[in-house]
Amino acid sequence: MNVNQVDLETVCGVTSILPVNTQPEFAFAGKSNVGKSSLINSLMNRKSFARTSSQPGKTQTINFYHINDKLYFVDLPGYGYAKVSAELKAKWGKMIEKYLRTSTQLKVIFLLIDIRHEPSANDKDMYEWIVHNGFEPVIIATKLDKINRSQRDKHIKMVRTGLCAGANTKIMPFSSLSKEGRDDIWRCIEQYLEVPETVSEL
Ligand SMILES: Nc1nc2c(ncn2[C@@H]2O[C@H](COP(=O)(O)OP(=O)(O)OP(=O)(O)O)[C@@H](O)[C@H]2O)c(=O)[nH]1
Ligand SMILES: [Mg+2]
Repeated sequence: MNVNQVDLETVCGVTSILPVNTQPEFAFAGKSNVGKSSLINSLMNRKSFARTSSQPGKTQTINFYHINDKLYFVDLPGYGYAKVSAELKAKWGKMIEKYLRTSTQLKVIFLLIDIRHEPSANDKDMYEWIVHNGFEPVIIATKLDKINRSQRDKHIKMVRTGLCAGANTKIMPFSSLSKEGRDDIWRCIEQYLEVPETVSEL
């Protein structure tokens, strides 16, 4: 998709009321620093529209990016960020869960996992939550540029095994540096935008 319009339409903190959108939403979940905001920038073809940082805990609100007046990317705060109070962490967790549970437009929850590391207990919990709540999980293995090409298959297998994901679970490798994998992720998103053909009356 050619992205020609991007608006940060809604920003939700822990006390905000979540928006009721009427167009498809695609959410990006994963631990802090895994590359959610960087991926969103790559998909939007913007360098730093979504704010990123080498320090974990950059995104602290749920940010709704309206793309081409057609769909939304939902940038979520990361989990597992140690430097905020347990109370705030719990509030974020509740806010994220409330959004994921109540959105009527959410088509896919992309779960981002750093391709270099074994999924954590939090990653596994998130994966299970996604499946348990009736979503088809799509994994994005980030920071692909950080491993050798010869190590790719091994690391993708490690991610799959670590999440106890079945062979049918899609795992898409991606690098926000080289943009490798970007087109595959867009294709995946576009599949969920396609309107089913109406059966013509005979
Ligand atoms: N080498 C490399 N670095 C990346 C990649 N994606 C993200 N980064 C870096 O990782 C750091 C974190 O990226 P963010 O996009 O801010 O991560 P996030 O998941 O949004 O983090 P929170 O908002 O804290 O939850 C930044 O320094 C990025 O430049 C990638 O594919 N390759
Ligand atoms: Mg972020």
